[in-house]
Amino acid sequence: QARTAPAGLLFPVQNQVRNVMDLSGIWNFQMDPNDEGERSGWARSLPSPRPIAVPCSWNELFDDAKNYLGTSWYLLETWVPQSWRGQKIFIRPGSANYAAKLWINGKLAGEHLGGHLPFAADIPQLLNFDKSNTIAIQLENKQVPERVPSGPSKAGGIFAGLFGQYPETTYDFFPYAGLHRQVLLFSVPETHITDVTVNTRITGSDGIVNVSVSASGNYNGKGMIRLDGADTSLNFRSGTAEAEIRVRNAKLWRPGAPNLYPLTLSLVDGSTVRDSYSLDIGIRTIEVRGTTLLLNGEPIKLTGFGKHEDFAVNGRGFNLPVVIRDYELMKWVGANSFRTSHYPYSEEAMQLADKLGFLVIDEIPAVSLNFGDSDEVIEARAVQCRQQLTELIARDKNHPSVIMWSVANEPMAGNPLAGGAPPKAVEAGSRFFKSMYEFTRNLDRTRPVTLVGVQGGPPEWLTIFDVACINRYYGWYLLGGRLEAADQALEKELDDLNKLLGKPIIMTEFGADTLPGMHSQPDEMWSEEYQVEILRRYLDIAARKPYMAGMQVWNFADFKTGQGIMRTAGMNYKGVFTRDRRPKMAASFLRSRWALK
Ligand code: BDP
Repeated sequence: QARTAPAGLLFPVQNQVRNVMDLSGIWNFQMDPNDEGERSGWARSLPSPRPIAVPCSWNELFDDAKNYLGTSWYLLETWVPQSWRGQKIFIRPGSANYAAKLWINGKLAGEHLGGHLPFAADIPQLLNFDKSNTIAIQLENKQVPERVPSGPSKAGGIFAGLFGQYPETTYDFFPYAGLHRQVLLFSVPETHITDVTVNTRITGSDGIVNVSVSASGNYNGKGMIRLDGADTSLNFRSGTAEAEIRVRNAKLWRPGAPNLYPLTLSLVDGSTVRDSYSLDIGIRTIEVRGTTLLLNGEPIKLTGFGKHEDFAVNGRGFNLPVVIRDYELMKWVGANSFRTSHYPYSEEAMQLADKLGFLVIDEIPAVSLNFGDSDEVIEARAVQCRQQLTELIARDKNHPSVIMWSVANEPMAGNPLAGGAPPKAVEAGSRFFKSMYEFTRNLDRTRPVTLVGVQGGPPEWLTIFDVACINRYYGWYLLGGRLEAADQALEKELDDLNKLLGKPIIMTEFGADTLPGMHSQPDEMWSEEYQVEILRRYLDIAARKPYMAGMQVWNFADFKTGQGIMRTAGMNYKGVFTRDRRPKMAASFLRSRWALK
């Protein structure tokens, strides 16, 4: 039967007692449109495989796989070092989108739902050490209503029913499928650290670092924390230990000064190190006071973008050079933040946000949930949301860069463009979000929780959360071409919302599709001038509203979508940069506002 180990959510590290082996490279691949592979033993060998890159989306690699979201198989033959024998060994796909099943030497070793968070299976008893091993991962990304993100359902939505995008999705990005991040094999000692939670506070000029650690097998024994050159001892009782450490004259973490402290934990037995784990931590606080967001007790306004993990040929596959280039360009523009729209990003992206000083709104893939659907479907999605929130917070809780959890993007009660929100759907959404809010707060009391609201969506949902994020398209989907009227409508709505909510509001999306090189005087929709103008007007309005805690442009770069009449050439052109990261006029404009001001 399936065994999926939660322990694998700690990012695997290589050190004197732990090992990591990256299985990136050429794997064998075969599509299985008739779902015959499992019966026919494809977990041991594929009848007619072709080579594929891991990590990568399959859709951009093979012509016959472009719109294919059904079952596919990935196989790899690999050796495991004999020196790992006697250790706990896990296999850990970082992102297998969406439903994955994993076999080791023909034996089922794990299963997972959810395409953007790691899972780990405990596999030593299935491995050979004297010959090679067959690793098989079966994967599909069928668009199913009960999943998160959901496939097209009864209630429809903007992108599914109305504009009929192909492949059919409820959301506005290409439903890339594949092993999108590295598959790691890693080993840890039999008795090992299974989890670490670091929380920080500030008193005067000192930082207080609270560390709680879990260890396997109800470990009772000694441990050690090394932080800022000092050792603190830990006493484990039934697998847990806690310590509070004061860092004098702490160098706080913030954008512009992303100070990190290396922290090393170990389980010790006399002078023997039984296990050891290291991570970088940042000392900072984040809180909401009235309509203000406070970082280290000081008001902070977010500047930046909604993004996507998207690039030519790779699709949604992990691409470290692009991740680093994007940070460079965001710095150049003067952005201090981004949202992981519309799913958790790679672990490397989060580590780099810590190192480079970006504030992150960290989002699960709950995009376009529709509460016009049946109670059963809504409950099935709630299960998926809770699982993804649990995994996300377990994975990302120690990143100083992460300042907020976003439980959903643009949930809807029926179709917002069709007008009217059926009260039953609004109530179903209110119940759902109250419970998601509580659920998230129970997992992490140190960060605000938010919801990203759709234009025309029920404002009562925003009242449930600590911070209100909103996406607005006055001047584009509404009042296109009429920027004066768009200004007035926006300004009025913002003031009304502020009266209703009395909490920080972040505009997490605003912008206009813009064809690079298309110019017009006077400005006209789709031109680079129009994009600059719309951004200028939104920024000017927000600057006059003290309750606006941030402005994130949609989108950082042009990105791939399905095909349809709403999306020119299967692309969303709201990027400030093109898909290959060339600046449109809007990039220099934003730079003049944010970096050079
Ligand atoms: C919002 C969505 C986003 C879309 C964007 C757009 O949150 O995913 O890409 O608007 O239409 O509906 O460009």
